[in-house]
Amino acid sequence: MLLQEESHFGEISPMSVSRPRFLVLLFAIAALLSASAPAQTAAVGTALEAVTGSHPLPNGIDLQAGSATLRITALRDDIVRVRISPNGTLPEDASWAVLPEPRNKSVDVRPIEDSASVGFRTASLDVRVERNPLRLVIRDLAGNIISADAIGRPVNFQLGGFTVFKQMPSGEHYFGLGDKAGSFDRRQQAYTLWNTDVGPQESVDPLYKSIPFFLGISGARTYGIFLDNTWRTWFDFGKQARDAISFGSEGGPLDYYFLYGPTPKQVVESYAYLTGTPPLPPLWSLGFQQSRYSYTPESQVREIANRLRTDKIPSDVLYLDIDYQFKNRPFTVDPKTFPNFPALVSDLHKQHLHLVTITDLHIAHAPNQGYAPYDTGEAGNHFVKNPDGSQFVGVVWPGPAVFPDFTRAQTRDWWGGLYRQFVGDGVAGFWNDMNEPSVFSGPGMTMPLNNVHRIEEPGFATRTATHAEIHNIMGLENARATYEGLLKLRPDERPFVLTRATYAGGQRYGFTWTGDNSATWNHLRLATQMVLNLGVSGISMVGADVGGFGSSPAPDLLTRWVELAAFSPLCRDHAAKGTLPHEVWAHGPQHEAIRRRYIETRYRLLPYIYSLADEASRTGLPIMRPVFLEFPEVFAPSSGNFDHLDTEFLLGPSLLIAPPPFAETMDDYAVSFPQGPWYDFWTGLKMPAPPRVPSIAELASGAAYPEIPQIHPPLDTMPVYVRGGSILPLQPLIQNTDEIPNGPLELHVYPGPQCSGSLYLDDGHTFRYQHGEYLRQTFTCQPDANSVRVTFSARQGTYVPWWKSVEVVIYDWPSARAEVKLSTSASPLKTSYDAKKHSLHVTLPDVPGEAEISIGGR
Ligand code: MIG
Repeated sequence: MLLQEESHFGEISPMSVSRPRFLVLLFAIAALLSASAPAQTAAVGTALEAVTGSHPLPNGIDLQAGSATLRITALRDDIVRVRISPNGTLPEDASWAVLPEPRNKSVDVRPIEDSASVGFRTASLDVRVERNPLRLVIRDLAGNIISADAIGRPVNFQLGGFTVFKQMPSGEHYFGLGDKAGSFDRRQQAYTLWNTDVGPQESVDPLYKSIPFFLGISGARTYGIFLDNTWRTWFDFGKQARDAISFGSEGGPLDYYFLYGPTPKQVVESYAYLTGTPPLPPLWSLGFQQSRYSYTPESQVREIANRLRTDKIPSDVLYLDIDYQFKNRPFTVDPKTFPNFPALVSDLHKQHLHLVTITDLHIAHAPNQGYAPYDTGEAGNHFVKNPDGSQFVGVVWPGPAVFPDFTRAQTRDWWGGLYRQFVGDGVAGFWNDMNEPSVFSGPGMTMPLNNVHRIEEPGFATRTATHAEIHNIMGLENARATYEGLLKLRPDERPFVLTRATYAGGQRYGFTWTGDNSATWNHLRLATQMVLNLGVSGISMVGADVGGFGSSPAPDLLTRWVELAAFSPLCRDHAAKGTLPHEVWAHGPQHEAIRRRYIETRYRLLPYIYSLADEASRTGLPIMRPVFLEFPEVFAPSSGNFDHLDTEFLLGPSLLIAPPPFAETMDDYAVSFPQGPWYDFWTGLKMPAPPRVPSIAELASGAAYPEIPQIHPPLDTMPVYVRGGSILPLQPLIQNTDEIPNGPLELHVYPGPQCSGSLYLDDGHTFRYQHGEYLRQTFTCQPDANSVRVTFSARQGTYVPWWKSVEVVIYDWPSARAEVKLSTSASPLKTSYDAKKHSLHVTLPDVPGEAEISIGGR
């Protein structure tokens, strides 16, 4: 109580005078009790008041604070791990999220010690623990504080859990934490991480995923904190106390990683270094996907497939939701509605449509009925147990159901094998739903917290664990079991797995979506901020249900949604049972034509999007990016107010998508442009530089607020801009990713500073790229007053591309007049000029080696 009171008044409160004595008392009681209490639990609160001992380590430091132990180590110069235990023993050093390799990395540090503090320095950080009161303060080597424990709010342990408090500087912004709804910037908000099946989302919390990682960004510096704790955790960014961030858990280890940038990209990459990058997805999964709860019977699936093809909606994927199953039992097919399933799959293949089927994580409790998933699971002892050791049975779609214990390696292995038949039938990918886990009959829509899991896993002690500990990783380990199972069954095909629930590190197993949204304008807006925050939380391969899952979208809403989702990593139209049709043709030919054009644009952009997927798989940088990821200066005090950070976004480094922030209203709006120049993607024309918005300081000293141009794009226009200095690879339109594009590879050159681009390509579905069968090439351009030079690096990899020629398109070219030279050939090159777009087109033979074209005579 006293502590809470104090937080409202801050450090200068008279209440705080009585605090130390109160805590000393608590501390003494806790110390007494902890002598007899089992490891990791402090019966009464323990607070870390003062350093009572320390011992340098080659890579960090060990500290004592009364009965508590701290270990602070450097994995890299910019990554520090903090582990704290209320007693003398650090908890088990194991993780579901952090990969073994980075976890075992360390760098040597230089110890520092003086009368006030003790700690160490790495090549980029100064890490000190102030002795009394005990406070961890991390600075850069110039002495700027990056992150510090809050003054007067020591780390405390109580009721088996803990809370950590950090100072919250006034100019800092917070992002991450996965799929949280509500506001984009987490500042002044508080969240709970507990995987929960709940929709519609609006400002509901918690949701399906738990990613206990956030970025703290101020103008010049960014850091990240990852709390590696699978229990129910919480994060508060100045909601309870106006000047403190806090995070904590109701159980499990206090084990967190501090990641220093200084740029947000570096923090996101470091987080991926710890928890993994997404695998390179199959190219078809980046195509347009059509789903519904549920297409049934078989004839309806064929109708949808035919309509996609006859209406020329480029598309690659169709989904079967739960109703294709027999009595909703996972791994079955209803013989009445899908009498010849393998033939359906193969017919869809002939139409170049990949089939994805849902397999929820539960198994129907149907003993001795010839339902192999139950019988083999029971025989293998694979299901989660009640505290008394009996099998836990909960009600979900099949009625009574049991739940595989995915924390056992053998259970995951068994689960993976369940896909054998579907894989044999040619099903291309799988969808793991309900894996929070959602249990209709259970408390809080899940299973009882004292249910028993068995951890049998390399790197972990073999032990039982309560559901309270495992809950948040059920989805992660379910998706992992599916992913790894598919790899075994089809070793040379990249698995496609779509999961609803996950935990930190979930990116390693592929895709996720944002769950049950609704057909409202607000949910369209929400989709952007959710995907962006998931992106900086490591999850690149994600999208929101296009059109909204629940209820039926108005025609304009679905059109706007398709326009936006065309630029999101996962582009899947999906709808709930009982809603009106929401396929792209649902509202007549005019709407369909607009929607088609955006899906076509996505297919034209696939070389760029696929190159971004490759980048994500190597670096962890998301495909769909918040503006601040590329332009952190939007948070600098000098940049004025940068609006629409929650609705504008970047597709990769080059495309800025600027939807109407409130498209359902009649208002005009101003696009916020980061540092340009920018080009209009649709017209090709260079945008006039926007007037500079004065900084707060300038406004304070009387600078006038400029007139900012406003736009009001018609329904058929989603404003998209290209960053000057980009080279975008595009391809001729195809109707599906099996189709070989007919024509040249296009390189669209938008002159500007640091002009460059890159291209990645391979066969799109196997792992041969890991053995050299890929193509990677980078490009640069150097514009000057009357010429542009475009360079091609020598290609890496042995993959032979589909094109025979390359069309280079130079924007901002004033006239048809041009002298073009290719360094590798003397023969003249064909050019043409598009007077409307101010673009010069030059077609060259394919350019596999190093080469340069110079275009002069402007
Ligand atoms: O309780 O499988 O989020 O995408 O269509 C509903 C039926 C279960 C929830 C998923 C949704 C899916 C639906 N599922």
